[in-house]
Amino acid sequence: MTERLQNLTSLAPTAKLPAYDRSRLKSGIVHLGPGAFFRAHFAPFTDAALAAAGGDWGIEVASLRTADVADHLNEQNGLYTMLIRDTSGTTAQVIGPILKAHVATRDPAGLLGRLEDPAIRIVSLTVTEKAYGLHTLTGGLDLNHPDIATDLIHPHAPRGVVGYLVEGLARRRKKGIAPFTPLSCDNLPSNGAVLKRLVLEFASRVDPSLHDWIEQTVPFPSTMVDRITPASTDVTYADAERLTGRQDLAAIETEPFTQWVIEDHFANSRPAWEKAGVLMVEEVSAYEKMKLRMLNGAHSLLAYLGYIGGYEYIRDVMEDAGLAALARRHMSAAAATLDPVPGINLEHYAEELIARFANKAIAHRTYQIAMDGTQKLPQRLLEPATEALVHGSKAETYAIAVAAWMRYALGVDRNGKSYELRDPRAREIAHLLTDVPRNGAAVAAALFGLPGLFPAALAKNAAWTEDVANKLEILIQDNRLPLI
Ligand code: CS2
Repeated sequence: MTERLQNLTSLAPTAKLPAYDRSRLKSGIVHLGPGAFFRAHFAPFTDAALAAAGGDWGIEVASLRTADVADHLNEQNGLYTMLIRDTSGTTAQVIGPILKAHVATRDPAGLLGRLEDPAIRIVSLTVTEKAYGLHTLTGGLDLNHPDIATDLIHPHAPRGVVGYLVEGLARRRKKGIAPFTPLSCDNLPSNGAVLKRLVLEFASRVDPSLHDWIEQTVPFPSTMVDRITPASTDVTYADAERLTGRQDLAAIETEPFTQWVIEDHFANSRPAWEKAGVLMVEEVSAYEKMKLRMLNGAHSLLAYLGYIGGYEYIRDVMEDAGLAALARRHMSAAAATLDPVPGINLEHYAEELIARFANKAIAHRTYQIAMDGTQKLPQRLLEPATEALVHGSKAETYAIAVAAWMRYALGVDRNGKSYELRDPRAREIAHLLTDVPRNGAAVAAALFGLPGLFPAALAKNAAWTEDVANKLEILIQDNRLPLI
């Protein structure tokens, strides 16, 4: 059997190695959520910054739920392979900044101990939208979110993201240690500001003086993150092994494109990410809105239509000329809701997105992107749709996307086979739809009534909801919209 990736000695020459001395690294960052996206984005950017500028910024990662990735990383001394794929081939790069991995559920006290270590200056997050406990309509804390509800009862023994951050900051304050900078890297608009509001609301319920200290001393920079990263498969592991000569159970694969924009507001120091091509700015919101509305909005549209239409991967959807043209139309509609974005031509940006979606070397499942629709729709589709309607647009591509999500939410494919919705509100959706006749008007009316999802400006717009219901009716009949 092939030896496991555990050090950098005698790897195959096809593997690119960290261009710095790993033994000099010290833990400066705790990262929550070491999923594939973090391993394809944050960690490689930090790796590149170390190579370009030196420094000793090492990362400890912590998984708040499942143990597999953390275990594999520890078995590999934090090393893993990043495969970059495009039609000209696949390259392999071993990524070096991870020093250690924790599993919060196994040792919550251990993780809290790391959060109060003065050496930790940044606590970053890629935990997905649903982990925040954000109430999408109010923008505040969702007191019914399981982690938030439990952590408010036991704030000193947290299990969720906000609970850990607040307890970590509380301990530092008590010991007179400077705060760390929480750095959200999830696909939420103004992710830093959102996180700040949630942390402050949570803290004010636990200890009002803690709320004031956090408000005055802790910066919450927002970020825009971008890199298309499909879930790893057996092909990923096999290719990593072929190109490095080592077995690697933490390998990931991704596209060549990568982008990170960060607000440069940190409590103390940070890695020299700008040396690795990260754009450090004063204000990130214009970039973030562009990416969420143009990339992620079009992605969700294609994922729902593609999945119910029988396409497994986004690249397959893009081979359907009608759907590719629809994606382009939606990107233009999304661009029309944006203010100018510094240094970016939105036409070119859209062209580049189309090419990225069509990358034949990236096997990105429509089913993967379709996941967690109730958490993704608001910022990707519902907010821009609301703005578009106010400005007199018919918001038709948004109606198509919402109808496709509703068709998908029925949980049964065109052959009558059922699939799992994989959404934190899946049970609620199934319950809501139980006795609803399977026609466009009835299903749309039921789903528009899902509490807290659709803003009133959409749910009460008769012309737009009727458009959605009509499109949904067509999708229920035959899973395809004519003439798109
Ligand atoms: C995708 C994103 O799964 C999804 O919802 O839209 O993960 C997308 O691939 C990334 O945001 C690209 O940066």
